[in-house]
Amino acid sequence: MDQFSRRNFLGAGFILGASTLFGKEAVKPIVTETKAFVPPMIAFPEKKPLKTISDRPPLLESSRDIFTKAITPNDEFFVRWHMPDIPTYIDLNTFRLEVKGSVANALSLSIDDLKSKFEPVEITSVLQCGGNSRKYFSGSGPATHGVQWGHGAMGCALWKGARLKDILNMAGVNATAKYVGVNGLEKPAIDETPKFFREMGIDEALTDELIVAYEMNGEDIPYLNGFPLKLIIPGHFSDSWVKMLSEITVMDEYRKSFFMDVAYTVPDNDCECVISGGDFEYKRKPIAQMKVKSVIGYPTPNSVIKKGSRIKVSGVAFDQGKGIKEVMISLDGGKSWSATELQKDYGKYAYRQWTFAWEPKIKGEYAIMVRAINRIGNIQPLPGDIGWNAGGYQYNAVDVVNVKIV
Ligand SMILES: Nc1nc2c(c(=O)[nH]1)N[C@H]1C(S)=C(S)[C@@H](COP(=O)(O)O)O[C@H]1N2
Ligand SMILES: [Mo]
Repeated sequence: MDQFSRRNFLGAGFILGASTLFGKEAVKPIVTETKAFVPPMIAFPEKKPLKTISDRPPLLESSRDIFTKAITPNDEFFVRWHMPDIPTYIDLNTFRLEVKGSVANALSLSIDDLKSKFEPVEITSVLQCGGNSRKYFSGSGPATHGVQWGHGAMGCALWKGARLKDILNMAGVNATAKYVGVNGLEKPAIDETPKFFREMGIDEALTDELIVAYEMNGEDIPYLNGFPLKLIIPGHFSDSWVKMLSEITVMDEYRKSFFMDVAYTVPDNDCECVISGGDFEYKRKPIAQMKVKSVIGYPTPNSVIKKGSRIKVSGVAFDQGKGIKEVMISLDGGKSWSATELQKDYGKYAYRQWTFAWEPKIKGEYAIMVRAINRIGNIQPLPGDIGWNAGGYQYNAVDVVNVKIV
């Protein structure tokens, strides 16, 4: 049953219930319980079947077992779009990246120009939606609004492209420039919907690490992940990693926009969370740097494992680019912790894979937990300690997977 007809059923149940209340004939309710929405697995173009939360716009989530890999394959990489009207064909003969606004020379660059006129650079970096893991906020506050993602709205890839800085320097940024705005090719379904527009300070735009990428893991970027160009902002939540990037606008003034000033914001205080009894009309700030996080890829929740098996518990950890120092594991629900083995280092913005050899000897239920700490001492909070925010952003509490040993 799809969500819509389930809602109708619920409505019918409510009306019948009410008529009983008002003393009319007793009718048995049609629905006595509803099941949680389980996203179907659907294969979109260039993708393996992924958890499909919505198909228009496409919202596709990777499965948890993806976190046994340090690099996320393109065909299993999650997808998130805001607008339903995504172009279904892009002709590279006519596609141009426009660089305009407060610059000496506006540019109109083809993909060939980007590949031949600028030094190619590569970086391995995690791309994580600010709302990733949002569903795990349930229990720590009122319901959060937005897509109820599990952990699968993130991935890690090798990106190749031209530095944004080099492109801006070729255009010649005016001395008065303060901001850089970016947007892609897709359009809202109705004109009243705000365009997906993101902006950043000129200093951030001119740092070395931001890349206008034309390749993902050695291939063209998949269509749904933003072919032909995607802005890469390592260490930063992906909400500003504009895909199908078509316009870069250098601006002297900040342009107010829904996606910068309302969506993707958290309370502007130390905990970046809503303080109980605090001011409801709190000041907000856009989410920016990612927070230290680790997730378990194997085993997956509710796995049944034979006593005496030798298994390799594994997963990934990352942070905002300071580097992972240690990932600790608990097999007894947080009473005792042991160190995991960190695997190959793909760079400070990449996933750091960790593994732990385990031979469970006693039957029973186990809660596996992992907790990462980075090189500047940022550590993941326990699930009961995470600060809540209404948008459900930046969830990074310790991951917990329950398994059964038989
Ligand atoms: N053009 C465009 N770029 C966009 C978005 C969008 O809706 N349109 N969504 C952003 C958000 S919120 C996320 S989480 C990432 C998702 O990137 P992916 O679909 O490649 O995984 O794209 C970002 N860039
Ligand atoms: Mo996002």
